[in-house]
Amino acid sequence: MEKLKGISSRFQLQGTVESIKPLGEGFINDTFTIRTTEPEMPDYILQRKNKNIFTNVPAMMENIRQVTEHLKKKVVAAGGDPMREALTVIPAADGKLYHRDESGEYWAVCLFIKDTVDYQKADTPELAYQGGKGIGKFQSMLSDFTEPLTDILPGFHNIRFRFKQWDEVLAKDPAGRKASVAEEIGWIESRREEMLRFWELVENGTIPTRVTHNDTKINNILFDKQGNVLCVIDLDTVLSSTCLNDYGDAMRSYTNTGLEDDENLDNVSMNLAIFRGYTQGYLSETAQFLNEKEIEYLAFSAKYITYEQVLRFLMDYIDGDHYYKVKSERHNLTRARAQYKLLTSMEAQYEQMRAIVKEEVAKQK
Ligand code: ADP
Ligand code: GN1
Ligand code: MG
Repeated sequence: MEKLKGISSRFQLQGTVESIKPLGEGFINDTFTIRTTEPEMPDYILQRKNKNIFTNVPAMMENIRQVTEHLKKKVVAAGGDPMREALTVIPAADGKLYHRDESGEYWAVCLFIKDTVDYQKADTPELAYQGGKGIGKFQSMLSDFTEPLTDILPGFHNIRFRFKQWDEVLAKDPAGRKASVAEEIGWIESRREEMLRFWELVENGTIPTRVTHNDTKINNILFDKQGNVLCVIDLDTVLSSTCLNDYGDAMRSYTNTGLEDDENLDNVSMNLAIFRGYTQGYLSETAQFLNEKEIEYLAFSAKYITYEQVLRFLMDYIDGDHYYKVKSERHNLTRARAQYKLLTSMEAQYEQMRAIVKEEVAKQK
């Protein structure tokens, strides 16, 4: 607490810091809430950014600053509240957007948005609809953002890059775990060509690159108490990427009837009603600007990102758990198996997913 108080004193906070408490279950960063004593003063979110993953925190924070400033202008133009409908980065005393402590760790602060609700799961199609609308609106507000962002996570949702990492980890087998997951490795290899064929459409520009969020789990959206989307948060991964990656990642998270790391695979499947709800909300904001190929590949993108996530969890397991925080030795393997179960459920329902996208697109015309 004393150390955290010392760190918070490096930022331009208003009010007296009363408490600093850990928050959330992120796999990458450490997040804390800073409460201030005076009720009229704001509270804050303090985060230690994972410098092994985000190797250029200053550039990441500069990306976030540019994007949030753009979003705020859009919110103001629409008559909304820029302090609640977009994140506000709080600079350090020296004006930088981060503080680097004596041990070389990077810290950043943003305004805590009060009176919000967040969800770990999308339990109803109505909630999924709101989430889809939220990400759709986020993409739409950024569709005229033209400043180049620094690519702080090269190859993040690029499956060709992921295969390169995968091949290297498998060749090294650093934790001696490869032989025990031969079946799981087969899941990845048997779909390699299918995934690369899709990625070629991004490489040849048929599917365009836009400014997108890249981590669209439902807990990265704050809702108001009436159930409407208020603000998209967790902007570390805002990058030039494809809209499909946002849509696909949301479908991976929203439609899962089980947990991302469910031990009981019977719990895990894809819920088509949730898929429809999110798709409807998403298209209500994006049907106007997405091109035909993006629309054609929406359903595929759910499989693509779920597949990528199986690969990333399994690769981290084989690598000896260096990327994701784990709660046990087999945690990454459990995650990979649960995500694979979800992938097979999507594959089994793929024709229905495609039909739903078609129906919902037709409704927008
Ligand atoms: P992580 O990288 O660990 O996922 P997030 O930025 O998503 O970190 O924050 C974790 C949780 O903290 C969110 O799911 C949300 O509940 C809460 N949170 C984050 N930022 C804010 C904010 N600005 N205002 C209110 N709550 C927030
Ligand atoms: C990580 O930090 P968090 O939990 O929002 C990861 C995502 C994965 C996700 C899996 C920078 O997100 O890409 O999809 O875990 N973020 C990064 O739940 O790798
Ligand atoms: Mg998050």
